[in-house]
Amino acid sequence: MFVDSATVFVTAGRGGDGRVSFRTEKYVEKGGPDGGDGGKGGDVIFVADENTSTLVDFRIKQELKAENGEPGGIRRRHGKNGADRTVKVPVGTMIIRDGDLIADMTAPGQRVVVAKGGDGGFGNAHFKSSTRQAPRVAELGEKGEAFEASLELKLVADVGLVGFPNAGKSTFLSVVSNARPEIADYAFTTLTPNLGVADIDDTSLLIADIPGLIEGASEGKGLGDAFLRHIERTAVILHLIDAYSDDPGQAYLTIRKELENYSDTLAKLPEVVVLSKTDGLDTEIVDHQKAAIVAVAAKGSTVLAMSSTAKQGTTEVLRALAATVRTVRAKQAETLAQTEDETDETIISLSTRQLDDGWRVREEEGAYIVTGPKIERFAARTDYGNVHSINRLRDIMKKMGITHELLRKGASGEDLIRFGEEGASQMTLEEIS
Ligand SMILES: Nc1nc2c(ncn2[C@@H]2O[C@H](COP(=O)(O)OP(=O)(O)OP(=O)(O)O)[C@@H](O)[C@H]2O)c(=O)[nH]1
Ligand SMILES: [Mg+2]
Repeated sequence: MFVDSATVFVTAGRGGDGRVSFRTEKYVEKGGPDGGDGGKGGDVIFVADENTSTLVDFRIKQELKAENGEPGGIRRRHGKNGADRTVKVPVGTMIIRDGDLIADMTAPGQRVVVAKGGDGGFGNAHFKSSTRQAPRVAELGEKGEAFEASLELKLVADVGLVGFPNAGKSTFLSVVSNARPEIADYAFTTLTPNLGVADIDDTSLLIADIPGLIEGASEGKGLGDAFLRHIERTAVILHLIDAYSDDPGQAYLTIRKELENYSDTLAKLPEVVVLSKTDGLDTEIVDHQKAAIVAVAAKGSTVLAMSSTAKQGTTEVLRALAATVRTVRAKQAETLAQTEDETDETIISLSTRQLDDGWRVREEEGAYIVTGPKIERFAARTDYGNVHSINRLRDIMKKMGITHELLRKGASGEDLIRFGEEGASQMTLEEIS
């Protein structure tokens, strides 16, 4: 079954808690702190896999969860890291979170960490200092990232095959490539996209064959235009027109209109237009039908004729496609290089370190909201049931200058202090100063 969209829930592993423990030895009444760190939570990693062709699996297993890290042990033993969860998706899968594209899996073998596991908490062995000989404090493990993501498959091919049902699209694919799609002399034989690789000279072309289009496809007629998104990322459109058509020019314009109605991207793609099934036809008729297309075809389009079953003209068609693909890809590479140059100039580079240490305090409805990656992480790792852990957060806030800013903004006693926009953790100023 071909499925090209799905919703999943990704949950990275939680970091293991740090441990509070003290060395116990014979004859030593109270040893030093030796609580180990918690293990890191596993990541959720997506991999673009060439042998996967649909998102059908995700209709059933919708929760993609990595393992949690284990807590730290005594004698400084580090907790075991949680195992990553690796998820195979078809090449061309886009991963979307809250409407934003967070990863586009366009290259075979590409790996992307989609949700990061939480760090393990430090055990108390870390917190020994000259003034604090017996620290009863350890950090909690950090939460792993967790969110709902939509997966949208948009095939990545070089050539997209379009035309009326029965135009001979699947037959062409079966003759020039390794693909073995279903072929029959009735409309809508092809119900879901087929992919095939064709070798021509020293290049390979990945060709996507989609279900036939009819007039009104963009309004849902026939199988509709739902499959057109799978050819939006191609470099060239191969438009087939049956040589037995009464009016090949009209046939061409009808399909063009559906492409233009669908999207600007499709409308702008270069095309190779080919009169198909020319075997058994006189040269004059072939020329006449071809001329009818040339008369109306978009400027710059290549118009050819071929017979897939007799393998006449198919090599020329592949060559024309390969040449167009080469030009388009070269242009794309050029624009990419250009935009990269431009971004180099305009982005003021802030080191990660600076970004990490930044924080802000603002007042909102009587509460004070403290935001910033570093302080939010510390707050999330604080065990609010443990006075030692709270003391540590207090020390960090003082050191970072946040407490000073809170007082300056007029915070006092019972005022609520929240950490992070979501405000998962909150305390009163009294409790942390
Ligand atoms: N004589 C001849 N018949 C062909 C040629 N190419 C395709 N056909 C026939 O045309 C019919 C339709 O071919 P398909 O390849 O299934 O057409 P399609 O465009 O994929 O059709 P849909 O999947 O329905 O959109 C079949 O009966 C083929 O055998 C050709 O080059 N010459
Ligand atoms: Mg077909």
